[in-house]
Amino acid sequence: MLRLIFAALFVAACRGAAPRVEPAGPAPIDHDATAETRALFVNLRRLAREHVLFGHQDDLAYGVLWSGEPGRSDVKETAGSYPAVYGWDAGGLERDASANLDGVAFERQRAWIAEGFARGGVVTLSWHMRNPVTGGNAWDTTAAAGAILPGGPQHERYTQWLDRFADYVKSLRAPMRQRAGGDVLVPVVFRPFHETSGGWFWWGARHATPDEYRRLWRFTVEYLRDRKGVHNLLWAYSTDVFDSTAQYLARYPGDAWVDVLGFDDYQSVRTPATRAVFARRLRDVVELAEARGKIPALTETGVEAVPDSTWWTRTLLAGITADAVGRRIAWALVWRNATFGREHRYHFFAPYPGQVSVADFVRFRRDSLIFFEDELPDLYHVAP
Ligand code: BMA
Repeated sequence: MLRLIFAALFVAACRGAAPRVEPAGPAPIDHDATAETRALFVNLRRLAREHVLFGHQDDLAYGVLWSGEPGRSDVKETAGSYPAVYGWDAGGLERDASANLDGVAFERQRAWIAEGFARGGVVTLSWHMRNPVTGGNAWDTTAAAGAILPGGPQHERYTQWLDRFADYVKSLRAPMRQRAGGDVLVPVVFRPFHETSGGWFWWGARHATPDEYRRLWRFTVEYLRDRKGVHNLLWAYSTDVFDSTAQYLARYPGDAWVDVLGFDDYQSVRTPATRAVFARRLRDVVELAEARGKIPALTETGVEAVPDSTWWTRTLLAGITADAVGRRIAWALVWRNATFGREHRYHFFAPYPGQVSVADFVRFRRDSLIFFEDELPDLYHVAP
């Protein structure tokens, strides 16, 4: 028997170089994803079982009553650490604008993305894309999805928009935390056509059919990945709140097209009164994602102006931990701390120094489940 084993080993050794070792288990939908993008996928899946990363939209760009001041962050100034996840928006790239729809200059956004990544954080990008038929904003619900699919009258315009997006994403480079060597492409969790179960965007329910939505999604993946050679993206599908898994999956593009299953919740997350519904939604998304080898996430959340001083622990954290499965989301990202202008006076979702929920935000940050940036392991390298 032993001789047989030795013989087999000898034959195997004679066959030449050892075969390339592929990582076991689920991988990103882009087989040519950069090493760091693949590592991010593997590590977020793993980490989600133990921790929830805290994220904030536009964190480094501005906060309540300040804008564009190097090093600043309302989250850091209240919790003591930058957020673990940085959300940004690409809205405006499509028309070659120098700033996005919320006034964030793309040039500076590129630098902030590099800064957060270099500290070990996660970068996610949404895209409030303008209506490609009318040129109106993302909330112009004139039917457009059909027109930009291959063969449609606005198809070329759409591919031009994707070309601009591809250029931007390929320009996102930075050194890695605590690692020698040059810059790498920053992995980005890309979340286009978000809140698709809602009816307020042109790609949402009632304005694009499920079939149009899926075709648009798949075309966009193929175009960016296979035609433009963009390989630093993880693809995040997200709905708004949903009442059943059937509703959640109604527009889902398919397992071959999605890396992250997320949803945005500004509704059942508001008060403890709806905790059971919130926990149920988290559980559904975790179960759907885990069954597919994907990453579950609460891709947007928050309560505008955080008027409840204990919202962070008694509502958000209590809701996340209410269910042993539902707590396995990879991250929860709160929306932006808009600043200036009458309409945005109370449009903030993270605290700032002096705000009523600061003490509770610190308690939330100290909970062992929740990770801010200074608690992150290396997400861009796969531990053996
Ligand atoms: C919305 C609001 C808007 C903003 C948009 C895109 O929720 O914050 O003011 O323009 O997101 O960031």
